Amino acid sequence: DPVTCPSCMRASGFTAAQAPAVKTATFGAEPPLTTTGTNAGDSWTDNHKYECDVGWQSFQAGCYKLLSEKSDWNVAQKACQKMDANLVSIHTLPEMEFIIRNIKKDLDQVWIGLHDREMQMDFQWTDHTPVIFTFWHPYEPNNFRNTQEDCVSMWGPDARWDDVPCNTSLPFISYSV
Ligand SMILES: [Ca+2]
Ligand SMILES: [Ca+2]
Repeated sequence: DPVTCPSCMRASGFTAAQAPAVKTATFGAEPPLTTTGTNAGDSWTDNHKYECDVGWQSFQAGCYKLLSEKSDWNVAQKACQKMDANLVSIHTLPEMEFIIRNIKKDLDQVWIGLHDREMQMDFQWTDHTPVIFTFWHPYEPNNFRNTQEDCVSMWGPDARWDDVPCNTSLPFISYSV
């Protein structure tokens, strides 16, 4: 700013006369514009301790990625594991809201990491975290018409959960901590 800078220089000069030498040197070494930029960079780094790889989005301590190539649930989980991740596990409503807004967006239906393949109606996350939160559609899970619905998707605008056959082809969300 051509107006501000000369006044800054005058302020600097005034400070030089009044303040200890060290403080004067620091102030004079950095033009106001550079100082602002450096500070912004530092605080950005401090606020983003959990950095995710390119193409992944961070929320709290995790990294999330939508894979839009439709796969059955097993292939989807294996694809996540190849990236040192799992199908997503979800533990809070804020996390659910983040996923709806930033990951699922307007997709109709996507896989998540919940399944009851080992014992019917005993749902587990692929990353072995405890199931402390669920977001089922009404009347789900239902093993619809006694078909083997052992893998969980989220669908519709509010992305509530539904058990569906594991060989369904869907996009999926990978998650790593
Ligand atoms: Ca089932
Ligand atoms: Ca179902």
